[in-house]
Amino acid sequence: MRLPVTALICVLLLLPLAAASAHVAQAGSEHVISQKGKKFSPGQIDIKVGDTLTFINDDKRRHNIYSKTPGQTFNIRKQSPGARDSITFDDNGTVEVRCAIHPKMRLVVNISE
Ligand SMILES: [Cu+2]
Repeated sequence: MRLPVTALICVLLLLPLAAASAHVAQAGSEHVISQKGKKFSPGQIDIKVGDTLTFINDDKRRHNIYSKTPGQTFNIRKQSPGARDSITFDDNGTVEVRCAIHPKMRLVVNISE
């Protein structure tokens, strides 16, 4: 009757490993940010490292989304009405997103582990 006990111990030892690898393989979530009336909606969002923001232009004018936050810079450049672009955030921190065409447009992204 020693074999079942050994097998049980093996399973118990391997379980944490399986759980850990499942966590690493988990993909980030996608969040949608609309641009309408020359505003980001929502204007502030809390996400996790590895998550993606998809920016949709719901206006009838062009926008130009960018970030100059050190270490988290990007520039989508001219985005036409109806277009969508995605940015994935791989580091934690607070990123300020702006529009180069409409200086009052502002989005704050809080990224945590
Ligand atoms: Cu704009």
